[in-house]
Amino acid sequence: MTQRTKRFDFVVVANRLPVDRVTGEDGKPGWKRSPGGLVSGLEPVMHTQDGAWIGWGGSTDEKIAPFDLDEMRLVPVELSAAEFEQYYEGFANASLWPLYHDVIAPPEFHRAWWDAYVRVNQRFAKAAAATAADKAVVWVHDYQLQLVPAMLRDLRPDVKIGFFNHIPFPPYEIFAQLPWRRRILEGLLGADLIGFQRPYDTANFLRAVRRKIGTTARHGMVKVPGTDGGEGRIAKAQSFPISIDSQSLAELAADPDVQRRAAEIRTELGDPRVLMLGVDRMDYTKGIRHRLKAFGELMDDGDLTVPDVTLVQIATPSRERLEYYKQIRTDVELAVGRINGEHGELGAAAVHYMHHSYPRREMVAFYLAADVMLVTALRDGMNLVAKEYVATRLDNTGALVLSEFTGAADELRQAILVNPHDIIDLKQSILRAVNIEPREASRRMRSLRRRVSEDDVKHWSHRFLSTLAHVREHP
Ligand code: GDG
Repeated sequence: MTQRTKRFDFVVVANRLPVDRVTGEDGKPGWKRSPGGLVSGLEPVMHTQDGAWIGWGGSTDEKIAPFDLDEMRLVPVELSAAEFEQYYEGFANASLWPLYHDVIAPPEFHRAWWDAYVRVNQRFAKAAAATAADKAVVWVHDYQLQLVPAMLRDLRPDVKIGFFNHIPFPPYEIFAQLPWRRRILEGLLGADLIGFQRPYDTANFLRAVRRKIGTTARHGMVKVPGTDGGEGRIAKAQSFPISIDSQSLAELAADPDVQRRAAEIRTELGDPRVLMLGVDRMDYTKGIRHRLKAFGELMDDGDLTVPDVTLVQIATPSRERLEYYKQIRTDVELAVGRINGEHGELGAAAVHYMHHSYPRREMVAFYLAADVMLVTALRDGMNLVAKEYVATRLDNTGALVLSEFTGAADELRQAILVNPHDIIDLKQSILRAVNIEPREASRRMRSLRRRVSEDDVKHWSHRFLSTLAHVREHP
């Protein structure tokens, strides 16, 4: 068998390949692994089994041949510029994303977007079918690819299919707005195991299946009817809260250079008594506006003052061509400008706002420098930032203010939990974090850290894949 036609026992299918384009020292284009948690979590499986990863390479209208990197086969799927607009920006990020996040922004539905979504999902399914070895395990990821499980099962009934949804699954009353709701459920039910972040998401999915497909489920086992009266199958739905690569983050946090950089960041910020931090993609689901409103009011009230307290808000650019993303950026920038205009002093801003991304080491230095971490998402599948902050606090200092509407809040019960829609609660929670007694902070952080380090992303992928291996096939 030639390299090109080699087939793999373990195949990951995700919207993006886990690599970024780089220009090498010789000026030639190449690839570098992107530092995502998912790839760290899957690394042990990728290397012990023969692993391949199928995904979009990040540029449109470009055909790229499969290639190997870090002992992984990478199989690029091509997207045209129109497909990027309709499948990715359109259906995935302007229909599904807002619909699955409590309709914080109104979802738009367009038939042309749906058609592109079907076409691109079919392309991913075909690529997976051509890459998977006999009886391989194929793990499909996220809301961009919900039709792939059933499409792949049609092409390759021999493979074991897992699906994991990284974002929330909405309550039926919201999901039911989707014109193609039944097709999405049928797509997902093509998997043997359908994983969600929280039990709440699993329950929402099972309710939608009951209402729209009419099948019953016991202990998360759905009886999927066979086609043309043939024998049915079992699809299992279960929650698998994702985690982070705790060990590598703790190693970075213990690195003297990173610690020096953290101290330097505080000095550069004028050595505030309290440094608060927010790290988010610039997305309307992350509650950045709510956070700034609470922070601004605390300054207005005189409860927080400059230069005693400062907030660093890192908002990495995201989906910038979409209308609601332009809007949230404008809102955030107006709010930052207003707070700084009213409360900043020469050389001492109330809010330091950065709209760009940082290398991983610098992110960890920010986590180490921050006394208070603010995670105020209005809805979030999990929120890895909350877990990352905790994992780096090796000396058990620091306080985490965490929205109840994140998946992470189910596990991180020792955080200061908050309803970000309740501005009074948000203000009081921020003040609680600012004024927390060191002993209480240490007790809480120790318990949070135990939770995050015992349950890292490698455990998560192991738990998912071993459950997938044992799902019964027939009723
Ligand atoms: C989706 C779901 C779920 C951010 N800025 C920089 C940077 N980041 C990294 C963070 C973190 C990741 O990006 C963001 O992860 P989140 O979980 O916070 O949020 P989403 O991007 O919305 O992720 C979410 C997740 O999938 C996993 O299942 O938890 O609910 O929405 O790791 O550190 N990293 C670097 N520079 C930056 O400037 N290096």
